[in-house]
Amino acid sequence: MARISYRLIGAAIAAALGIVSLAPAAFAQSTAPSMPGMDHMAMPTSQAAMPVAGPNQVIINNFAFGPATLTVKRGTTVTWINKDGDAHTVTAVGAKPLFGSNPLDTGDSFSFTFNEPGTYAYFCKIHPTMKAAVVVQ
Ligand SMILES: [Cu+2]
Repeated sequence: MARISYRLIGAAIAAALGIVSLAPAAFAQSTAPSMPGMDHMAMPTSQAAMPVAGPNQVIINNFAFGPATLTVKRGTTVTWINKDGDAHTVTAVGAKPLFGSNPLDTGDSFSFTFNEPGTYAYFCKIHPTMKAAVVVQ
């Protein structure tokens, strides 16, 4: 059984390689000019559109917090999730920050419970241009 299937796979690979080498012009036409450009344009768009923040969630993606302004009721626990390939922090603005995460690697999350109404600006210590806010009602 196993020997036969390996032989079949080997034959299939040989056949595929044969087809490629027999028809280089056709492959070059169909793949080379269009594929890299399409991949480059399609990948970031779909990745950017994929992560959707749930209720009381902020998604970190493409060096941005989303939503940039999250409005919640007092007593709400907000969770930030880093979907980016780079590490980011969630750090409250101010001399004595009310909250602050360690650097969050890809897939890491951080939570904080907001008990007092107000507007809480925060940023990423690693990339200080990344700014957002939580509004607590
Ligand atoms: Cu960052």
